[in-house]
Amino acid sequence: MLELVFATNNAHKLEEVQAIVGNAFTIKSLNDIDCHDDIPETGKTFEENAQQKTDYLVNKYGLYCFGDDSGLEIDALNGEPGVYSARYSGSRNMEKNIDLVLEKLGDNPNRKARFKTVISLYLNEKQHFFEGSIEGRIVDGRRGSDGFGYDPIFIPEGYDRTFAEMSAVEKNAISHRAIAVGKLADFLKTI
Ligand code: ITT
Repeated sequence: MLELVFATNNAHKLEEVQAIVGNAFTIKSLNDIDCHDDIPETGKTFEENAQQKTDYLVNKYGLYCFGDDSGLEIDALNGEPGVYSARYSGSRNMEKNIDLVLEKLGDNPNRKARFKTVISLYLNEKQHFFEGSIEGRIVDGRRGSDGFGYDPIFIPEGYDRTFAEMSAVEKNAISHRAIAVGKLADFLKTI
């Protein structure tokens, strides 16, 4: 069975990805390979950050691996928080990150936003990228308690509930990560 390291320790993401890929592949986390390094994420784009993660693992361990970078782009904030989504307020505190987004948006009527994911895969000495995005809008206040990150303030287009008001199954069927991972999974099936 093909073993791939997913360059993350985010348990939510690991679960989402394993659910989409199924058990055709064994996916290991950074913890599973005893990597406790703070892998640099200094790029200006999701692509650069995703590739930084796989480059790091390839250089240090010589492993086949994939890494993703995702985030929320809000039109009225010129694409912010974007690559700074995890630490928009200066820390990983999601209460503060969401507060900052809502404060900066204020009562701006343009609520258009999207979640994006880019996956970098390094396999058989080749580099591949897979992308997924989902359009939606930012609501005035938090709604729901499922999911993670900015889920409580994001309503995907065509829905009237936030990601945090959806079950994991429902979110996984349409999310940016699901789209990108679906492309990764389709590609892996051709290997
Ligand atoms: P790793 O880098 O350890 O994988 P991370 O939490 O930093 O985990 P990302 O870089 O992929 O994850 O995403 C950056 C931030 O974007 C993340 O911390 C969330 O705040 C937000 N985000 C990404 N995907 C999301 C989703 O599906 N729902 C809500 N917020 C999301």
